[in-house]
Amino acid sequence: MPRLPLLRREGWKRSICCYCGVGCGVKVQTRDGVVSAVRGDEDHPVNRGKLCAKGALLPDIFDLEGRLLHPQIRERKGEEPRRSSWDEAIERAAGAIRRAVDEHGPHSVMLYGSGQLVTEDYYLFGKLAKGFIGTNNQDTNSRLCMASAVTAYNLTFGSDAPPASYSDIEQAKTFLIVGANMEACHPILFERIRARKRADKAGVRVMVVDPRGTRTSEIADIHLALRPGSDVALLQSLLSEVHLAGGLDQEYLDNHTSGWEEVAASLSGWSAERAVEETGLDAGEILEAARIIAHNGPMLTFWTMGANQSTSGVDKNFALINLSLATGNIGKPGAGPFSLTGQPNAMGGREQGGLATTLPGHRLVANAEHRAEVERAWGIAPGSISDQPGVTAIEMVERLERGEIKVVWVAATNPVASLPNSERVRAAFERAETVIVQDPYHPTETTQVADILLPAAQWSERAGTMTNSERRICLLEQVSEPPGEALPDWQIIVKMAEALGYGDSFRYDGLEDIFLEYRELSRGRDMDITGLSYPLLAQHRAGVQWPYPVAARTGPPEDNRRLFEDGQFGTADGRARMHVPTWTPPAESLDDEYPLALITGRVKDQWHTMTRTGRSAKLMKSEREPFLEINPSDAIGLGVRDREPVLVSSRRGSFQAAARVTDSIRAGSVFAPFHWGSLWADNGSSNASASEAIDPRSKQPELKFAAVRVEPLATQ
Ligand SMILES: Nc1nc2c(c(=O)[nH]1)N[C@H]1C(S)=C(S)[C@@H](COP(=O)(O)OP(=O)(O)OC[C@H]3O[C@@H](n4cnc5c(=O)[nH]c(N)nc54)[C@H](O)[C@@H]3O)O[C@H]1N2
Ligand SMILES: Nc1nc2c(c(=O)[nH]1)N[C@H]1C(S)=C(S)[C@@H](COP(=O)(O)OP(=O)(O)OC[C@H]3O[C@@H](n4cnc5c(=O)[nH]c(N)nc54)[C@H](O)[C@@H]3O)O[C@H]1N2
Ligand code: SF4
Ligand SMILES: [Mo]
Repeated sequence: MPRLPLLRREGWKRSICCYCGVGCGVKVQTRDGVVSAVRGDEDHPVNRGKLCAKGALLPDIFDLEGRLLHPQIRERKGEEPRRSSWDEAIERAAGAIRRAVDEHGPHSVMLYGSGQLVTEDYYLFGKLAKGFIGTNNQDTNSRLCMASAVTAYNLTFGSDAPPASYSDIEQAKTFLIVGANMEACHPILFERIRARKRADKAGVRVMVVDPRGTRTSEIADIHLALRPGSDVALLQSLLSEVHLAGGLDQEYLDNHTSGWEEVAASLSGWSAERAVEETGLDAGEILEAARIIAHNGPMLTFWTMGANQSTSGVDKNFALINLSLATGNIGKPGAGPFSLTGQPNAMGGREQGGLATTLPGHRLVANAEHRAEVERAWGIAPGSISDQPGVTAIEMVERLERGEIKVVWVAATNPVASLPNSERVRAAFERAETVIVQDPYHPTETTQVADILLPAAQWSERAGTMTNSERRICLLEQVSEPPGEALPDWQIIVKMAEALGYGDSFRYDGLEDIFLEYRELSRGRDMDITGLSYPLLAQHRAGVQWPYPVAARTGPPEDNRRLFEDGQFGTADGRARMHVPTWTPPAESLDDEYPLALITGRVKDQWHTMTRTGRSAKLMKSEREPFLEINPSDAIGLGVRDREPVLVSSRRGSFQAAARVTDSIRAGSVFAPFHWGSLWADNGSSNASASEAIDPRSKQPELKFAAVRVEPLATQ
């Protein structure tokens, strides 16, 4: 602690970056109550002082231009909203919810949140929906993000528990990175992998599975540029070849898993040769990757959206987890199947029941005992929590269209820009009786269709806890003042609860009170945090990983812990339950009219729908406009030339982008970032074309595959 006095004198306060799930520690300086400088925190174990440009340029997002400073009400759809008082806006919003519940029942209301809320907000949002309004229609943008991983972890481990820690990077010999562009999307973690590779060039092997070449695949010994959507075929054939190469850990399989016989049987048809047809890869590359997995030493597997955002997302996750289990790469140093979270608090939302199918403390809506436990904690009558799973993000659009959802309340997400088939989404929101949106900014594509706009405080202007990808819970202090009349999300939710008549159950002295309430709901669960407290988190700025039960509170919190080291899982028999992954191609097929596969994703210097990063001139400099990566062999046939504009059309909608003719993307596929929504691009967003087909189990949409046609646009 020798640094503390110095920090205070300089006015530096500690926080966590509000962008990606890496969870870098930052030091923040303010001037006149506004963030003026941000630096990496040298004492934080995640980043040791490093930051990517998005984190370092956080001061750029505090310009008041574009901030929503006061509540607003739009009296009639399509008109400009007018300023209102908090009381009027909340009364109007609560009145709409009350009316919908009275006239159409509780399921005519939907709350849609985000992995960018702090856990305290998330918990209250769920408590209000599930416990008091009486509907499980509370979902989150994590449905577009983590849902496939949550489903597969739950079904395999009996709990939603990513087993490894970041420190395993420094102990791993083998890295398998699937559908993740970590250099752009988890930059500081990627730096740790790169450093590991540099430190042991001969020993460390990196494999990247991605239809595109990226800066991530540049460090790979093997880049498996498979056909989009074909991961299950690749992973099944890899496991089959690993088996043949003698790479199985039979002892682990015998002692700690169930279902291996069925999985082994499912491999019989799969080989490197067999996968060539589905994946478009060379058999030799697959064999080489299998040899590395079998013999090179501890393997960490990282994956994100290339695996999850798929109609076979859960199967891809099963196949990834099976590969780790079958090779004994779990619960030991340098090993583990590690699904990275995207948003800063996606993990906190998972812990506290942010999905339409979950309840606080990793509980499930479908489980009667779980519902009863939560009802007791909330002091509500047995049977108050509905046994019906709620409506998920994509399903919400259909329910709005059919007029079944009358009121939708959105917080910390921008669905009109981030959901696929965005023109349909906009029309669906316009059909709702009442759209309530809680955001620091206006306009966003979603506040444009809001009837009631509630100004939210953001990041440094509010406090709360967040959990990063490695289950590390950190306390963020408020370091600056919210502008205008903006309020922290939890206070807005409490106001609404009071106006709905539930004030008695939402009486909190402050954030810590909320924390203490949900902490109690973790008692005895896999993510038990009964040993944690605000003072403890304030003392351990670097955060504490869960689980942290009260019994663990004997000394300083142990760091870099790994789950399942004893080979015991949360399933009924204590064994990891292996599931057979089924290979199915993407939902939409290519044909003469729509012959190319559109992949959508991210660039390093933008964050999602650009409400914040779009305000930084420096960040905007690296990519100024929407683009489309296309392979030269496709470009030539279509008459598409580098840097010239193209029109991309799917069966749903179209957008324009500047062509980027490059070998780095495989022929037959094209890639566009989804950041530029209708407020940022004059000629449509890639989400106008993206597909809303969903995985039947996780309900996660296939944002990584849409059949499209590309045409050059005439230029003078
Ligand atoms: N700079 C930046 N960083 C971010 C974010 C951001 O907006 N900007 N968002 C955060 C969030 S919420 C998330 S979820 C993460 C997402 O992080 P990532 O998942 O790494 O990002 P994406 O660009 O969506 O997709 C990753 C890769 O998947 C590949 N891919 C597409 N289809 C397939 C397939 O069928 N199989 C395989 N194996 N790969 C495929 C794409 O080519 C792409 O390179 O990033 C987080 N970090
Ligand atoms: N085509 C395509 N679409 C995608 C994806 C893809 O790969 N391809 N990825 C999907 C994924 S993984 C994700 S996670 C989503 C992300 O999609 P969104 O969540 O819609 O994207 P953001 O731009 O992060 O939206 C966050 C909103 O919350 C506001 N906000 C920021 N801080 C706060 C706060 O403290 N309180 C409140 N109330 N509001 C706040 C911001 O201003 C912004 O309007 O996009 C999904 N959509
Ligand atoms: S890596 Fe992620 S958490 Fe770290 S500074 Fe960059 S955006 Fe922020
Ligand atoms: Mo995400």
